Parts: sequence; C-alpha cells; structure tokens
Amino acid sequence: MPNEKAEEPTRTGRLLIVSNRLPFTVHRRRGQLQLDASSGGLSTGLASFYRTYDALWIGWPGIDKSDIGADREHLTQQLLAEKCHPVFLSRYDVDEYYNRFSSGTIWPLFHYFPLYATYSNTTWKAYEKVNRMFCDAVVETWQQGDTIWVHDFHLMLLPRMLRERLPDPTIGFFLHIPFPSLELFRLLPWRVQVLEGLLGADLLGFHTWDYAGHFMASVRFLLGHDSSMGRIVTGDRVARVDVFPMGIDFERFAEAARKPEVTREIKTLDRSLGERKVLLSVDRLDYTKGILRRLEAFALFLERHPEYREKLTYVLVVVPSRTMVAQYAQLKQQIDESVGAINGKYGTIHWVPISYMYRSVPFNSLVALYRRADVALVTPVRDGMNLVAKEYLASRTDNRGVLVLSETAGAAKELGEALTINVNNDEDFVLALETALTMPDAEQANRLSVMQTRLRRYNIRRWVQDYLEALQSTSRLQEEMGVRLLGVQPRKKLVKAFQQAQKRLLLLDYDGTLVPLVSRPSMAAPPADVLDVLNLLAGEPGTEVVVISGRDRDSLDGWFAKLPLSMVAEHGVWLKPRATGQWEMIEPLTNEWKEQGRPILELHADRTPGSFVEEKDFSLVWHYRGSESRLGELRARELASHLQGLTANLNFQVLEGSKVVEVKNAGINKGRAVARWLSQMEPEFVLAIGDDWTDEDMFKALPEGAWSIRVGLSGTAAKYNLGSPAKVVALLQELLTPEEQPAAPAAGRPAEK
Ligand code: GDG
Repeated sequence: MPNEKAEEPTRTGRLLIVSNRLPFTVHRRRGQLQLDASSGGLSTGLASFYRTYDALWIGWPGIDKSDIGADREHLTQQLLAEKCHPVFLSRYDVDEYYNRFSSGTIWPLFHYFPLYATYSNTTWKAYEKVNRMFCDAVVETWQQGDTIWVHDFHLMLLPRMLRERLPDPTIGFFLHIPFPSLELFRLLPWRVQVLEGLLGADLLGFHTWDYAGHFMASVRFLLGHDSSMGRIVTGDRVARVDVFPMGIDFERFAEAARKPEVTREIKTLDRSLGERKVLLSVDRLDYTKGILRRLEAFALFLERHPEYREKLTYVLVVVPSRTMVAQYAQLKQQIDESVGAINGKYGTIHWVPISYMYRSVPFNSLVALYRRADVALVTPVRDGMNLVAKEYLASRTDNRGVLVLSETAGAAKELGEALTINVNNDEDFVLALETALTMPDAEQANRLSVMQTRLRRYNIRRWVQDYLEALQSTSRLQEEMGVRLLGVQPRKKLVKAFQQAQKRLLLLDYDGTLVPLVSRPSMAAPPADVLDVLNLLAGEPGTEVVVISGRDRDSLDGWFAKLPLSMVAEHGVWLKPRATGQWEMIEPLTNEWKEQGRPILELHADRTPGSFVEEKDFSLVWHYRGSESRLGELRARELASHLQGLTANLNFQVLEGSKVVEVKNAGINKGRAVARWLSQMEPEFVLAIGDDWTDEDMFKALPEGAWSIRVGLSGTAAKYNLGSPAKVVALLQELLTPEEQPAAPAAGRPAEK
C-alpha cells in the first residue's frame, strides 16, 4: 500500500514583516518627503534588528495618500532602500480602520475598557477593506519560500486572507496587546470573523500564557475547536498557540547608558534636580497606561508623607498618541488639570513636584532619565507587555534603581523581583513608593541583577529567533501528530485502483464523514450532492456502498431507503444488505441494561445545559456538543466512570466518542459488521472512511491492501487523513470522474465514466 508523506517545501526565502506602521513615518517638510523613525513598542522593538535579516517590512508609512501626490514612485524607492514596502492609505481608510475600528473598538475592548468600545458596521467594513489591501500588498511581493509574520490587532483578518490567496504559505501572527477573557471578547459583533481570520496563521504568539489561554477558550466556545497542548485542530489544519514574551535590545540600552553624551545629559539633569530623589514614568498618552490613577496615588503619597515634600521630583513623560480619537484628547486635558492641581497644591517657591513633558524625548535623553530615576513607575491599568519597564532595567548598569510595576502589565509575569502592585489599591501604591524610596542599595542591586540576567538572555533577537523557529517547526507538526494527509500521488493511485477494480466495497461512516457534525443529530440530513454521489457510486457495476453509522434504523431509512445502498445502524447492531432490503440483527441481543443506564444518563443531561439523551434500540447516547465544552468534558468523564462501575455486572460497554458518551451492548462494533461484507464479497478494492474512534474498529478489521481514511487530523489506524467532510465528498466525486488518460478502461467499466 502506498505510504507517501505530504510534500514539505523548504523555506529558505525572506522574512516578510507585516504591521500597520512601517518603522519609518513619512513627513512632508518644506515640500520634501522625509523619513523619521516611528515610535511605539513594536517599531522600536523590531526596527533594531530587521535590517540584519533578509527581510522586507510591509506597512503604512504614516502619511495620507493624497499628501504624496506625484512623489509616490520616488517614495516607494526611498522606502525600498530601507527594506520597506508601503501600503498607501487614504485619510478615510486611516480614520475608519485605524482611528475608529482599531483604536475605538478593538483597543478598548481588548484592554478591558468595554464601555469605551464603539461598534459600527461601517468601520468594520473599512477594517476588512484595509486588511484586504494589506493582503494585496503581501501577495504582490511574496515569493515561494518566504515566511510571513503579521503583527498586531490592526491586521487580525490578514492571516486567513493570505492563506486563501497563496499556495501553502508559512504565516505567523503575534498579538502585542492582551487577548481578553471570553466574557469580554464575545461582546465583539465580529468575533467569529476575527477568530477565523487569526486561525489562518500557523503559529499564534502572545506575550503571556493568560492571553493564549483566553484565545483558546474563545476559539473553543465560539468556533467549537478544541485545543490541547497549544494545538488547535480546525478541521483540515493545525494552528499552534504559544507564548513569547517580547524582549528588548538589551545591549543598546546598557551601552547607551555608558556613552559620554548620556553621561553629560545626566550631569545636566543633576544640576537641575539637585539631590532630590526622582520618580519617572514614560508612557504614550493612553487611558490604559493608568496615568491619572498614578497621579492620584502620587498626591496621596505626598499627603501621607510630608517628609518627602521638596525631596523628590516626579518626572512625567507623556508621548502624544492617537490625538484624533476623542478619549485621548479628553485624557490629555484631564492629565493637564491633575498635574496643575498637584503642583498648585504641594508646590513651593523652590519646588515643583511634577516635572511634566508632553512630547517625545530623544533616545539619549530617555536613557539619561532612566539612569537618573531612583524609581520607575510602570503602572498601567492594562498593558500587553510594556517595554519601558524592561528598558529601565537594562539601562541600570550602575546596579541602582527600583521598578514599581503593576500586576496587570504583561511584563509582571517575568519581572517577579519588581515591586508589583494592584493599581486600584491606593494603599498598595503608597506603600510601594515608600518601600522603593527606602530600599537598601544591596537589595536594589540584587533584584536588578536577577531581572537583568533574564532580559539580557531573552532579548529581542532571541525573541525573534525563538518565534521564527517555532513557526518553521509548526509545518512539521502534522507529521509529529501521526497525521498523513492524503497527498496528490496516493490520491491518484486510489482513484486509479478504484477505476480498475471490478469488485469494489465502499464503507462510509455518516456523521462527521459525509456531513459535518452538528449540535442536534436531527439537523444532519444529507444534502443533494451527498445523495447524488452515493447514488451514482452505488449504481456503478460491481460496486457495493455501505453507509455504516451509529444512527438508528429509522434515520438511515428516512434518508437513504430510496438509494441502492447497504446500511449498518447502531454501530453494527443492525445490518440491511442491499440484496435483501431487510434489516437484520447481527446476533440476538438484549437491552435489559437500559433500565439501569437510562436514569444515570438522564441525570447527567439535567445537570448539563445543552445536552440530551438519545435512545436507540440497543444503545443510549448522551450528546453534549451543545454544552459549554469544559463542563461537557468534565461531565463526560464523570458519566463514563460512573457507568464503567456497572459494566462488570451487565452486558454493555461505554464508548466516548466525539462529544458523545454512548452505552451499548458489549461485543458490537463496526469492525464486526464489515467482516460480513468482506467475507461474502471478497472485493478487490476496499475503501473505508470514518471520522471518530468508533470507526477505528472498522479500520482495524480491513484486509491488507485496503484503503482507509480518517476525517480530521487525529492519529489513527487508517492509512490516511483528510481534512473535512467536504473533502470526502470531493474524493467520492473524483472516483466517478474519467481518468485523465483513459488508456484501457478496466473490463466491465462503462466507457463514459
Ligand atoms: C504595544 C503594547 C507592548 C516611549 N516614549 C519615548 C520612547 N518610547 C518608546 C519606549 C518603548 C516604546 O516606545 C513603548 O513601548 P510599550 O511597550 O511601553 O508600549 P506600546 O507602544 O503601547 O506598545 C505593549 C508593545 O506593544 C510591544 O509588544 O509591550 O504592551 O501596548 O520602546 O522606549 N522612545 C523615545 N522617546 C520617548 O519619548 N525615544
């Protein structure tokens, strides 16, 4: 029997980084277009390394399309020299896709500010449209072997769009912000589209395990795909989910701290700040960064600790951001007012408590501030990671400094030696400030050095390398899982073997094999294409088609009685050979055990909303596909173990199938049922297709040389896997298609087929 592996392309191409913004922002100054470095965590993080890769960065250059005018070609070339490929967006696109949808819907919702989120179909359409524009740009530049790495919440539909357009691409996705809990995420009207968009990626990366867990819970609940060990089987693909806490360019900060320019800046700071202790915060203007809460806590600290007045300065750097969004403009005003109020209340003729800058500061000045600050206050209300915390630590090669970090920043998961606080707890905040300001030098050095060692090791390069290695290995995942997809060559051989054989036996499971699984079995009637292909196959001379199912006789008769098929019901209890057209029992059976089993199943159904009991002649089935999946799984285990306790005395067995627990007579299975056709017919060609482990009995009963296929990506005794019922139907249709080169049709085979 053929046993080819699915072909795996070697990936030696470029790395295509795709993000909303390019690492350069284009400005027009005195008529000329100029490139400035972009700010923000993603740009600063990746910009420091991507040039050393064989990479191309695809994104928006930050300037309105209409402001580029005739310079478009020139600008494209200028950017290409920087390994960048622009996606040009109009003012409308930016307003709708970026300001309104990305910043006005996704950002607040994903950061646990649901009341700030607005939902509009117009902005959603714009988001889809711009994702499609990015897709066009990637498709335009992509070459076989390139690896695509999509970044962040602006482009969550892109992975799937790319998968639909490119042949076998390798696609990674990294989310830089939190993925919220299911209860928040499910508020999004387009939640299914977003999850499906993301699942187009081979590898989904998150900063923390919480975010990854929330994502998998949403996928399970909203799409019904289970995950185990970070693998999500989506039908015909496996996507992997993993955690990669983003690092920084550690040496860049450590070395800058030693540069003479920075030392000079520190001296200047010393002159104006004198002996005072310095508290520092550096944030983009954003309500998630907790700036107002921090100001309130600082005021409380001054109130509680008058001894620190005139002895410390809080340097507050706020970098302008998203000024077009209403909440941000309002926040700016509130910060201005709060700073004014605190300085007014506590300031003296010699002292201004808060030194406030609303602008971006140059890199050297930033490092000088990090070096001069006794305490860094990184206290966001919610933050995906927060790189400022890490940069502060990297800059402190002098072994001094204390980091106060909020536990709702992703960075808190890695930086356990920081003073972590709950930002909503003022007492916590005040106590942390006091502890930080009085921490002995030796303790500061100890805490710093543990964190620095970790950050130096898992720096930005290591992060990128780790992610990309994991991405490459995802393409080998299906093999690791023992899955062998029916590739092009074995498929051709299968079709040819069918077409050349004179006696053929097709053994086809129904639910999950010919039609997709649905939450209520009664909804799974066969569509016309399934009936047509079964009818045509069964009409082929020398061909026996057996639908072999766990269903009861009435359901199978209702759907298939008019077709020239054989049928097996209740997993092999009842057989209806086409020749007789009569149902017969495989052997005399009793169902006395039902009286004891039924109340147990019913009790479980009552305690598990969305589940129900189905009764067949010789089996009872508890279905929980419609239940909350974790509860269903828990109850399934309880039920199975409860029933198993009874099997010693009664003649039944318990089977755990796909979202079902089935109780039926011992010794009955699909394997025994197919034995009958195999021995009576002695076929030259046998093909068995099934989707769950009740079909494994059938696969194991097949003779050497038979073809067998399991639907889905589970490990199996079958020889091959196929992705979905739709692919099974396509394969069956292909059996009926004439060979490409009809050399000599097998005897008995109608010429026109
Ligand atoms: C998103 C997530 C996640 C800031 N002000 C100045 C300046 N910066 C630089 C910092 C840092 C970056 O900007 C800010 O990074 P953050 O991580 O703090 O925050 P976001 O921009 O919100 O980034 C975040 C990140 O993505 C990465 O995944 O950590 O959670 O929200 O590098 O140094 N740089 C200069 N002057 C400034 O005034 N030169």
